[in-house]
Amino acid sequence: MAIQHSNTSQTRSSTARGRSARHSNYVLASAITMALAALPAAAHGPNAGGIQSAKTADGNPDFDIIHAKVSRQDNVATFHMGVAGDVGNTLPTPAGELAGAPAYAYVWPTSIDSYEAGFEHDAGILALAVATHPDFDDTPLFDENGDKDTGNDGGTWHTHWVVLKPDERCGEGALTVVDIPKDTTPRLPKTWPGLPILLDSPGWEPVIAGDTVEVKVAFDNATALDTASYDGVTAGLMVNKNIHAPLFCVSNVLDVASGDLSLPGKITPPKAMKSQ
Ligand SMILES: [Ca+2]
Ligand SMILES: [Ca+2]
Ligand SMILES: [Ca+2]
Repeated sequence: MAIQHSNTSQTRSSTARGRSARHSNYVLASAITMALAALPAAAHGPNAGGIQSAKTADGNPDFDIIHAKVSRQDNVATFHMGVAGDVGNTLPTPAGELAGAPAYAYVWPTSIDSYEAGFEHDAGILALAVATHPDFDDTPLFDENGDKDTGNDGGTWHTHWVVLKPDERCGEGALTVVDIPKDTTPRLPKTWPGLPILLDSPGWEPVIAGDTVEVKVAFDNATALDTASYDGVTAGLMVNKNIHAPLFCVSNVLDVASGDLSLPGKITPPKAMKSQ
């Protein structure tokens, strides 16, 4: 009896294990199915909305935009970009000096009034940029590479506000970071790094994770974002070889999320508060 009981028990146990295993398999399969269904969004979160961009056959995948999005929660906007390759994986070759120094940047041009980032009203196209340029440091208040020197971080990806305008001297249809004419004192952000261009080094830290980059930016007047639109751009920039105006041209547009810089993205408003 004991053996029979034991066998029965074992059989029951085996059956239970079989059911359990089948259940586990079912749960696992369901989870995989759900994960696969969510994959395109999860791979380039935060998910819904934003501008979707086609993967291009040629060009550097590290600058091939797949998705760009700007959303807002309270007074913080999250700037997100996903690429086909790896964000930050391709670095410029140093020029060895400021003249002709190259930069690469992941850029979100916006329709936000430049005033909201500390510049004059309507000074040009206000754009957030995550950039690197190994030949010079323009973040005098920050030590992005963590070596206790605030003057040597140009080669570490960091964040700027830039104000852009078309300037034919940079090339046909090309943009430049707007120059500050000599003997003028326009309104500037308090973290302006001292270069004679409409550039800010606000210290918002880019979070780079494989194929995505995100920057969280706090605003004084976040409601100004809710009527704003945006685009996503990857680009090479170059300091003027004679270090004269235009000082910092957008020399090489690598990809534009919308394809035509029409700023079709609308900044996602905050999620509704849950009612108590
Ligand atoms: Ca693309
Ligand atoms: Ca620095
Ligand atoms: Ca440093």
